[in-house]
Amino acid sequence: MDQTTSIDLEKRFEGKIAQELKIEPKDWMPEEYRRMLIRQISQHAHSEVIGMLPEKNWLTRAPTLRRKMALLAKIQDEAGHGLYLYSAAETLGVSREQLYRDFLDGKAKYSNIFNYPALTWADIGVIGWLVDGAAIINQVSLQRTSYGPYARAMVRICKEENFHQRQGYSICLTLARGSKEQRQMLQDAINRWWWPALMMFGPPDAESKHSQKSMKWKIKRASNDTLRQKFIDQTVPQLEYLGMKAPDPHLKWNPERGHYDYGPIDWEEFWNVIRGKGPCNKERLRTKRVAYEKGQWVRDAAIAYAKKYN
Ligand code: BYC
Repeated sequence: MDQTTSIDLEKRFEGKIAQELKIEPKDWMPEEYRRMLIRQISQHAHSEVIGMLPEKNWLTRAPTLRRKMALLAKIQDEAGHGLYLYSAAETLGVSREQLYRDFLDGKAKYSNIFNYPALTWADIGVIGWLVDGAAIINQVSLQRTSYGPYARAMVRICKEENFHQRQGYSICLTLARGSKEQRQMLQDAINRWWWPALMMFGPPDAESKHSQKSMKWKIKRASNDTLRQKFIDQTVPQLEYLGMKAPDPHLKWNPERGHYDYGPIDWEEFWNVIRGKGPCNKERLRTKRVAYEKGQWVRDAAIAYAKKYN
């Protein structure tokens, strides 16, 4: 390809981005744009599928049939989100097998949040409320991401995440209106999940190595700190309605900024967790590897069936 053509292609690509048009799989795109998308979409997909594990532990111990059905449906939705996202990543020319292999080998990242244990039933409420709540804030902005298949996957995922957050908040409300022990259990879960949930938005803007490029190409539509602040501003009134407290003595409404101020986040903990040293990293990956091996016969059977009848 001569120099002029490649400049034209780049101009056309930049023009589409400027006009808020979607980039589609067959469109020309810079190699770095493609790589950034594969990285982000696959990390997102891995997060969805590993996100099933902390909640799975509580399926057999859900306090009522209604709660159990809702939790089962939520976990099933997360698997579906993983599938939409792996499909979106595949449109960029990478195979699902390769992505999944990198995940199981511990080469790919997934969200920090899923490396913490779910110790009580209150954790299930708090995961739905805070973790899905944080995910929604991030994903609503990603509905406007510049890559078409990712943006369309986000629209559907956000609709389902809203139910997830409500089921979580509903559990929290029940506990908040319950006995002293139930309120304590809820407060304890909030204390443990609050800071990791704030970390989900990624490192502070000044330390976010991908943000500048990602925002220029409209892969990300809002910065890590902007979304984190939005989440805090939205969540504090919900916390107050529950009659609970955040484990942050600095959390305070700032009328001048029109936002809540919050205390320092322990970024050392964040980097440790995403580098594999969180409380559950090893266990989570081990569980996924075993499930993958045990599921081999299902994949073999599906392929044999497809070969015979397609
Ligand atoms: N956890 O330059 P930065 C869900 C990594 S919700 C782990 O700011 P970027 C669910 C980052 O990958 C969760 N790693 O990166 C909810 C990079 O490392 P690499 C999933 C993180 O991409 C409920 C380095 O730190 N949601 O699935 O511009 C139930 C520097 O960061 C994290 C998504 O994935 C983190 N929290 O911004 C079930 C949303 N944050 O790649 C499931 C899509 C940063 O250079 N992703 N890192 O080795 C995004 O919006 C962006 O990728 C992020 C990070 C805001 C997360």
